[in-house]
Amino acid sequence: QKDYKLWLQYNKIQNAVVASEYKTNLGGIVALGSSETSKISLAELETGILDMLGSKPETRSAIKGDNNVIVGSQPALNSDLQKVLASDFDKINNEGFIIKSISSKNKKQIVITGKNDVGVLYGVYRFLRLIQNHKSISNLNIVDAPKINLRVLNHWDNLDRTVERGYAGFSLWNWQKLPDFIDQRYIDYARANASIGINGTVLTNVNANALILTPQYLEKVKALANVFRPYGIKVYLTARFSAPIEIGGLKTADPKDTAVANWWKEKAKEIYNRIPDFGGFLVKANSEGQPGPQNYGRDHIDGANMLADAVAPFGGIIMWRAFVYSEHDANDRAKQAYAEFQPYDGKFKDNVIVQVKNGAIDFQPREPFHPLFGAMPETPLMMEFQITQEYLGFSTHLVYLPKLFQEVLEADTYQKGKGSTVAKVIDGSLSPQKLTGIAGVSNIGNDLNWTGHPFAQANWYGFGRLAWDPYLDSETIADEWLRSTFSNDEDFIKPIKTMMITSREAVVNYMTPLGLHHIMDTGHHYGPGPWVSDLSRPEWNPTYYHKADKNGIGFDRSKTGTNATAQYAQELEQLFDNAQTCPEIDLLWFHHLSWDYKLKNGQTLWNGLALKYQEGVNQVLEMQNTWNNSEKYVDKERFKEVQMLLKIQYKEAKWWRDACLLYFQQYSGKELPAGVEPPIQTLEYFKSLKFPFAPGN
Ligand code: BDP
Repeated sequence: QKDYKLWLQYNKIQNAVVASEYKTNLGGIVALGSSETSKISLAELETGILDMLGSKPETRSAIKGDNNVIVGSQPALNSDLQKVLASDFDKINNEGFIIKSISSKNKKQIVITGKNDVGVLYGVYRFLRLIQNHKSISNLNIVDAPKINLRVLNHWDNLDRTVERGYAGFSLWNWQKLPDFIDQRYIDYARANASIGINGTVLTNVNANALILTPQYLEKVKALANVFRPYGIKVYLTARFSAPIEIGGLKTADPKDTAVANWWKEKAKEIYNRIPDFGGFLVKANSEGQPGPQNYGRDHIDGANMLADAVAPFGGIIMWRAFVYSEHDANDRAKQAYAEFQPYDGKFKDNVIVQVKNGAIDFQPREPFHPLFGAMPETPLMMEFQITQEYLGFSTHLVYLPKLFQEVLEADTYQKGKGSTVAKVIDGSLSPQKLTGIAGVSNIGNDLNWTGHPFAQANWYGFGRLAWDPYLDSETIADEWLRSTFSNDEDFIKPIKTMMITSREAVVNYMTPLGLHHIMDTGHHYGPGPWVSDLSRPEWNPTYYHKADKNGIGFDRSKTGTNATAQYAQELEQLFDNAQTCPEIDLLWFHHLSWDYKLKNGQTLWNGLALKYQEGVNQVLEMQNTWNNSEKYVDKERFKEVQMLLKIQYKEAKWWRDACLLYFQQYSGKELPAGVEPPIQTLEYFKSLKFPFAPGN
C-alpha cells in the first residue's frame, strides 16, 4: 500500500534527463563506519537509489575512481577530507551534517558526513530527498544542523492501546507482545522520524498511568528504546506524580518528603540501568485532575526540581507542562498559566524545561501565541503543538498544520524589542538556553496509512521539519512533502500546494472565524456546539468563550474586561487592547463587540461573521475541485480516499456554518447577508446530534 510508505516513496524516476544526472554522479558508494546507524545509512542509500534509478551503485571499500558518494562520520574520514571540510564542521553541532561535492586529486566525489553517525543518517535522508524532489546533485554544498535540541513526539497513548485524542486507530505500542515481539512497525516508525530529524518520543499519555514505571513495563520500554536508538531517537515516559503511592507503597507523594525523593532516585537508577540513554520524564501535574505537588501544599518548582534531581545524575531531563487552569478562578482561563508560571522564572533546575502549548487556551484552529513565550527569559520553554487534530476535524478534515505552526513561530513577542519572535524564544537565540525543545502531540496510530487522513502525514512531516528549523516556510515544506509523497509534476504540485496552504484558513473560517474559539461540542470536540452551557466546570462550556448575547459576541480580554492583554509586551498589549488596532483574525478573542460593529471592510460584525463562515465552506468546495482535477497524478487508492474525505469535509463545513449561524442569529436577530446560503436544517436538528462513540475521547 502506497500510503504506508509516507514521504519515503522513492518513486522510479521516469524523466531520462533527470535520471542520467544522478546516474553519472552516483558511480559508487564508499561507506565508512560499522555501527548500527552506519548500516542503516548505507541500506537506506542503497534502496533509495535502487528504487529511484533502477540500479544500485557499486559498493566500494575504498575511494577508488570518481563519482563516489562517501558516507561516514568525521572521525571515519581520511585526514585529507577532514582538512577540506574543517571549516564546515565548525558550523555544525553534533546532529548536523554536510553534503558536499568535492574534487580531490581531480576526482569528483560527494561526501555525506556529520560529527557522528546520526548526523550522517540525517544527511543521507536529506540527500535522498534531493533526488526524490528532482534537484540537481552536481554541485552540492549543504551545511545544516538542527536549531532545536529536543525534537519530540508526545504520544497520548494509553497502556490499553487506546489513544487519547487519537484518530488513526490504536496505539502502535503492543505492550502485550513486548518485549519479545518486535513489530516491524516500530522500525518503520523510527525510520520515518529519523528521516525528518525527530530525536525523541514520549511513549505514554500525559494523563499518565504509573504502571509504565513497573519493572515489567520497563522491560518493554527498553525493547522499544533498543529499536529506536540506532535511529537517533531517545525514549521518554510520562511520570504520574502519585506513582510512589500507587506502585511504590508509600503513603505520600509529597515532593519534600525524603522517602518520596529517594523513591524517584531509585526509580531513575532502575530505568537507566536498563536504558542508559533514557531521555527523561514528561509531567502533567495539577492539571485537569492529574495529581501534583499542590496536593501536598507544594508548588510546581518543588515538584519539577525533585524529579530533576532524580534524573540529573544520568543526564536526564524533566519536561514540565504549564497547561494548568483552575475551575476556581472564574475570571479567564486564558490568563491562568501565565499567572501561575511566570513568577517561577529562573527557579527551575538546569535540567527542567517548561512545556507550553502554542496558545493560552487549547490547540484551537487559531489562537494568539501563548503570553508565556518571551516572558520567562531565565527558563527554557518548550513549544507544544498538537499534530493530532482534536479541534480541527479529527483525521477526517484536510488541514495543513505547518501553516498554523509557522504563524505561531513567526509571531513577535516584542519581549526584547521588535523581532523577538516565538521561534527565537524556543531555539534559545533570544535569551540563551542550554536546553531547547519542541513537542508535537502525535497523530500516529496503527491505521495502515499511519495518520488516518493521507494529508495528515504532511502534518507529522511538517512538524519534524519545523522542529529542525523553525524558520522554514510552510509552503516550502508542502512542496517537499508533495514531491516526496506523490509526484514532481508541476501541474500537480502548484494547485495542490495552494489547496494545502488554504486549508488552514478554511477550517478557521468554517469553525471559528474572527477570533472565536472553543465552541466545539463537548467531550469529543468534533462538531459545533456553541449552545453547550451545562457542564460542571464553567470554562468547559462553549458559552463561556463566545459570550454571545443580544448586545454582541466575543470575550473581552482587554483592560475593560479580564485584562489578559496585559500579559503581553506593551506593544502588543496596546495593539490588542483597542478593537480598531487588534488584528481582525483575533478580534473576538480579545473583544466583545456589538453585532453592528463595523469591520475594516465596512461590513457589520454580524454580516462579516456570516460571510466568513460562508467563505470557509466555499474554500472547501474549491479544495474538492482542485483535488478532483488531480486524478491523473495520483494512484487510485489515495485519490479515492482523499476525494471521499473532502466530500465529508464539505458537508461538515456546511454543518458548522449552519449550526453556528442559526445559534448566533437568535442573539443578533438579523437576517443572513446576501451570499450566505440558507441553512439546510434547523437549530434543533443540529443540537440533537450526538456522538457517544467519537474516537479518542
Ligand atoms: C486537551 C485534551 C485532553 C488533554 C489535555 C492536555 O482535550 O484530552 O489531556 O488537553 O493537554 O486538549 O493535557
